[in-house]
Amino acid sequence: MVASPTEAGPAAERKEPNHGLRIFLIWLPIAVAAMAVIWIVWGPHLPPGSMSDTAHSQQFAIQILAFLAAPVMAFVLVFGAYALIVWRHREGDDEDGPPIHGHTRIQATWISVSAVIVLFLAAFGTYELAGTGFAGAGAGEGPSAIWRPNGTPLQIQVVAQQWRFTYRYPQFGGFETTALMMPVNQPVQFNVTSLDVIHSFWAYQLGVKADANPGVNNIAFTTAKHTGKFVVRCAELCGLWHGAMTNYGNVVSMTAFRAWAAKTRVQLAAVTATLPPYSTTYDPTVIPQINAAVAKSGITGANGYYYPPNDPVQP
Ligand SMILES: [Cu+2]
Repeated sequence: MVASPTEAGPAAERKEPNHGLRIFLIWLPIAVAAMAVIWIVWGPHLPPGSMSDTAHSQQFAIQILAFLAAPVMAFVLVFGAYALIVWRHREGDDEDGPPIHGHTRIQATWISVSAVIVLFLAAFGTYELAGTGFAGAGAGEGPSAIWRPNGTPLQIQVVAQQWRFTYRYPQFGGFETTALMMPVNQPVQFNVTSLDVIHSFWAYQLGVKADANPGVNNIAFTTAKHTGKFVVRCAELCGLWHGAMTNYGNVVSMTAFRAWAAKTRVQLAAVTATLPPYSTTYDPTVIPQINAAVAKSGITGANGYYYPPNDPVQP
């Protein structure tokens, strides 16, 4: 039975408290605390760290998103808990609550808060992608990059094949090694390509992830800010040993990098001579011929799969 206004039931007598204000007052300290913890405690440890400018910009973006999501999440949880406790069905009370539909203030608040959050994120995302020299934030931009860092970048070609990454240095005679070395505080242009199927070059701590497609030069920029090792993984299922397609890169001082490049250039000169000339992409059908030529050159270790075979400069 629905309680009529004339019947002085217990529900009719009770004066409704200001639920909106109560929810707001419970929500406010929880939201502020969550935002403070995310910004101060959690923020500096968010992936992928800050080893490079691109990694740092991604970490900052994730920090902002988590910071903005916290009050929304807190509101959902507080509202849910409040509703379960305060608005649960009580014996003898069959009255329905007031509808939200047509409630101008709730609708206007909902639409404007959502609009502000979404529009801010769109502007923030675009700025982060394009602005302040981040140059695409570490993702592959295709063969003709829209945003480039200032200065002349060091060119490092990433050659993916089943199931290994090799690296060519065109500014140092075009040698190719399995060691990924790069100097600190120097803009680097990765030219990512593949010799067979689709792979993805993912240098986690650098915040770089770029697809490696055969016949495509996919460009990604980064500038390392700290020396040290970083892990490289293939991030595109590429066959049986996809999970084993991993190695480590090294960020070293400019002096150490120059010494390594000069030494490696000499060490690999004989192998480099058998490689196809440096190019932004390679024709996969010539790889067997290259391997045959390498084997014929008398350099031991040709295994028919990778070049250069038996690379003496493993990291
Ligand atoms: Cu792969």
